[in-house]
Amino acid sequence: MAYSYVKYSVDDDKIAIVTINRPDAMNAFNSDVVGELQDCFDGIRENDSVRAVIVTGAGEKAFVAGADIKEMTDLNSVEAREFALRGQKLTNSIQYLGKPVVAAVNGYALGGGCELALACHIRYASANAIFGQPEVGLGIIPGWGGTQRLARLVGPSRATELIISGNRIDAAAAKNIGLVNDIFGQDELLDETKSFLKTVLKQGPRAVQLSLEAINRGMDVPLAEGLSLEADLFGVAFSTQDSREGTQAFIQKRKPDFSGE
Ligand code: DAK
Repeated sequence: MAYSYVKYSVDDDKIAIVTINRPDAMNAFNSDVVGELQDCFDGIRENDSVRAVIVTGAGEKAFVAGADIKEMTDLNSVEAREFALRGQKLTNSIQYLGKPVVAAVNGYALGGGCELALACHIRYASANAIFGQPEVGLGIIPGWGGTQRLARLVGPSRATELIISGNRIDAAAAKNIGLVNDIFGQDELLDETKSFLKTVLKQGPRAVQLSLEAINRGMDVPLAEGLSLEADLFGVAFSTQDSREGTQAFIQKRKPDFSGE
């Protein structure tokens, strides 16, 4: 996969690193970046040699500084709706990928950049990271899930505070409200993120996948329905080869050798 604005690599641990690479524009999303990211995630979904994904930005200043404001000003209403739908398709592809996706937020995560991070399952940040939804200052509102995913993650009150003020918050404040899980030095961010994912990859692959499905689908439905979904997926987990291997390995006092079946 060779792209103009996305760098893509897979390491020996089957962890893909997707880097938005447009540093002269703070990695802002133009339509080419969105198209390349969509293609990249479509490929990852089908690629069994990728088991987890890290999303980050090129350079040390920006994760993604939002949609490309210069490109955006030329959109008419029909094109704007189309752009919103493309962004929502991309963020849904990430959230429902079926493999763990961690955002390594290495600088500004504003507007669509914050929304990209919100679509990932976990967010780690460098100490210089800055988060915000500045759309109202441009006379628009978040359109890639910001009003929905931010409110679900940090609660409607904190989300409203951020969205209607356009205020930016630093990594420490973002951690304080649960927007990021942890903060690392810029130099350690990728290694720490990989180290977390290596722990995840030692677990039963089907169980990790079913956990993601239970959490992600469960967040969209009332509690009773979510609990019913959990029971169903708990049943599915017991039909897997991984569950037999995991329990047998415990009894036999050895490390499990999961097949992912
Ligand atoms: N778009 C285009 N260019 C950008 C950009 C952006 N979002 N952010 C930065 N750049 C460019 C700057 O114009 C500058 O380019 P040159 O002037 O050198 O050509 C270069 O990147 C370096 O930026 P600065 O000189 O401004 O660097 P500073 O360190 O001084 O400031 C900054 C960094 C990130 C604080 C600042 O650049 C900034 O405030 N950027 C804009 C942040 C922002 O407001 N982003 C947009 C949020 S709104 C939609 C759905 C969703 C969305 C849109 C539509 N549909 C429904 C249609 C999403 C909207 C958003 O994301």
